[in-house]
Amino acid sequence: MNTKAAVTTPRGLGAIANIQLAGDDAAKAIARVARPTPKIFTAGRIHVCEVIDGDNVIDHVVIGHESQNNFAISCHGNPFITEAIIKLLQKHGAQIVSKEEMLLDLSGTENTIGAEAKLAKLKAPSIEAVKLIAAQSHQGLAMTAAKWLAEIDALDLPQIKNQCDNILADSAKAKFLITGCKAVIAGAPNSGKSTLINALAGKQKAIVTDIAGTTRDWVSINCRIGPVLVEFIDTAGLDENLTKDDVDKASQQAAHKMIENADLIVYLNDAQAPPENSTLGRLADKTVIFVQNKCDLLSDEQKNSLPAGDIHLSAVTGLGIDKLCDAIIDILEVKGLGPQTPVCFTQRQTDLLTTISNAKEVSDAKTAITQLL
Ligand SMILES: Nc1nc2c(ncn2[C@@H]2O[C@H](COP(=O)(O)OP(=O)(O)OP(=O)(O)O)[C@@H](O)[C@H]2O)c(=O)[nH]1
Ligand SMILES: [Mg+2]
Repeated sequence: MNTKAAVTTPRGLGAIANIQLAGDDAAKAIARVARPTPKIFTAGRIHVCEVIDGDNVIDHVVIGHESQNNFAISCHGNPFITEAIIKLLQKHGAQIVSKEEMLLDLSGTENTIGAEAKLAKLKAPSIEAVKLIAAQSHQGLAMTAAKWLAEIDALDLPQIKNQCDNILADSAKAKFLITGCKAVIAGAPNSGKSTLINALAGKQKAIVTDIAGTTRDWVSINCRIGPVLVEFIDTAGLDENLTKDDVDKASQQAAHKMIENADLIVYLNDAQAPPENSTLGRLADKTVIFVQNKCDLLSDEQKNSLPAGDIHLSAVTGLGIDKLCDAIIDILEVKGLGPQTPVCFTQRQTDLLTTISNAKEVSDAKTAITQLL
């Protein structure tokens, strides 16, 4: 294998950073840059030394000899230091590669799903996502596909297709854990959308006034709700009559576009005002949580007459925000996904499962299953 080097920690200041060096000439490169030079290279040992470029000391480091021809250099966490070391390794024959390429190279003979899991885990936004992805390489998806392949001649195609469709349905839910969820806060002007986003953010992100039409451009924040990273987007209040000037028109169009592209709509109604029906038609094919806001202004009798299925909330006092969070987790249906659930977490896997699901012949399904592994 060509000798390659990659910085495997993120760029930025930190106590330490890590550089991975692997390949046929890795030990030779280490011998040229480490002072004192390790007398013998033994996998599993560490070597404390200086990294030198001629007479210049670049850093004091710890070099871990992880396996044959594979070294981890732990240096001090300053991007200028990592850059100097990586350039030095390049001068001594190493090819600089991304950490993703390095990880794939080091994953060796593992199955393709295992290699994909290694990369996906790097970006997973929660520990639940890490566990779900990690399990796919030896249980979940890999195990299911291996079982299909082993029994392919005995299985009938409709049975495999049916399982594929279930996995694709679970994968759509797993996507919320693995990449997060885009939730648009929509509703009529003055219903309290910006007040809600500020309450969720815990600070003022959007301007709040009692003038209808305050928000024109959109504001977004990221919140962790249970295991899901939710991007909440505050939009302009929906009003079919706001077509007077170009800015109003543009803000209405932007709000509708946001709604189209959202995974979830949190639809706010001012509980004191009559329900806003004019825009509801547009939400027909969307996942929507209906919220009655400003409940702090209602009497008990008025509260009792609100639609029972809606979330009763006060964005000003915070009352009901916990119920809204619970409703989000429930509606995304992520709770039932355990590490054993087979799911796709890359487009390649989704495409292959779709191919299997649409296969006309067992042989077509077999080819796609083999590629999956
Ligand atoms: N009492 C009470 N007032 C609220 C609540 N939520 C919002 N308000 C008030 O309602 C008014 C409008 O709030 P905003 O958050 O600006 O409403 P909006 O939906 O963002 O309005 P637009 O940006 O114009 O679409 C402000 O005066 C808020 O203080 C609530 O839960 N209770
Ligand atoms: Mg607003």
